[in-house]
Amino acid sequence: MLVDDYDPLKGKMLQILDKNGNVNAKLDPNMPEDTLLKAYKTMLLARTADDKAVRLQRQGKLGAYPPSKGQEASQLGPAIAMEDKDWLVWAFRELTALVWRGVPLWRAYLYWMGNEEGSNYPENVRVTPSTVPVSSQIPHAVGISYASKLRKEGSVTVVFFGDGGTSEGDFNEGLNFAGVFKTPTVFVCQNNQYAISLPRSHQTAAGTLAQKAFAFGFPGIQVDGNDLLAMYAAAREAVDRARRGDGPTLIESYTYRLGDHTTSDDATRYRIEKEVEQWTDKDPLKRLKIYLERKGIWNDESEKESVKWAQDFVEGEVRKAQAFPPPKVDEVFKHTFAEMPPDLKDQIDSMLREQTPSKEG
Ligand SMILES: Cc1ncc(C[n+]2csc(CCOP(=O)(O)OP(=O)(O)O)c2C)c(N)n1
Repeated sequence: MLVDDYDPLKGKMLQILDKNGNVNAKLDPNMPEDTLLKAYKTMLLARTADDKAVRLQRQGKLGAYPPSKGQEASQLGPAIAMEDKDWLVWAFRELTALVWRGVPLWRAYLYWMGNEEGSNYPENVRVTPSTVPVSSQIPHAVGISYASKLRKEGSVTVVFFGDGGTSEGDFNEGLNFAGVFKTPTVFVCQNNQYAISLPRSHQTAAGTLAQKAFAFGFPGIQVDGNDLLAMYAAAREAVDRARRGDGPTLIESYTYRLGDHTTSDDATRYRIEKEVEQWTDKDPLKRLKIYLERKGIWNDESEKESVKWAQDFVEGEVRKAQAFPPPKVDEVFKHTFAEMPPDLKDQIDSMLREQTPSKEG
């Protein structure tokens, strides 16, 4: 078991593919070639889509956007380890996982363009809407997985949050409940080293975020988040454990946000260039590409073709999002709840009343 061999308290972090593309053959999860190829193309697509989102925001064509550049493997490994019936509960920086799970890219753009239709995912896509209030998605995820356990559905819930998210009450409440009730939940903490400008060292005095799991009575593992193979292997083990009924796992993905926190942020005010350079060298795409090349299933030609495919695809999705009709007031909260709570309904009714010109007017 990886969680037994990689004890965060002993300073051990799981890595299978190093930054130069060298693989630890003993731990290689030997993913099928078609999955590996689809994974690399998905990461390439997400990187292209992410860059485009930032440019659209700079042109005033998209609202605030949280870039995920550098965190592609961190998100994709767990997504690949999931089955269709499993639930993905995300925060706001998980574009790669969304794309893999079947959320149409144009809907993701639409959401960041301020249209709630962007959260209206296809019926068979088990992904919850984005959750900006930090860690508030964690109790939801635990609730979803507890319901699945009670109903004996056999589905697992994978929930993403950041290093900053571990300081929230919702993190502690959610993980405590999950431990007590042995819910089928996989907690993925994307430790991208910063919560806006706050560095990880100021977030908590704990040596690792993974070890926080031990206080709740379940396993925790720290994983190189820029290594797709390691993220997949750790998540696979955790998903299997959850599905068997053996309860939750906390995975700390040790990664880095190469871009700004959001398009409203300027990371150069709190990070030094050298640090960004060091992490650029650990780029998750670069190392997976070398791994595929050494396997003989990727070359310069496939790279060129895929870059062009990703660019064309992204442009097409942007056009679809831009062609979508603007949102109507009564649709603002439509895709958040199956049944709208009365307080939101009151708010919508009052907004609609304000929009209707009064007769005396
Ligand atoms: C409850 C709450 N407090 C504050 C904020 C403002 N805020 C948005 S993102 C963020 C930092 C989150 O950091 P982290 O959890 O590490 O995730 P990351 O943004 O790095 O992916 C903060 C403080 C918020 N959205 N919700």
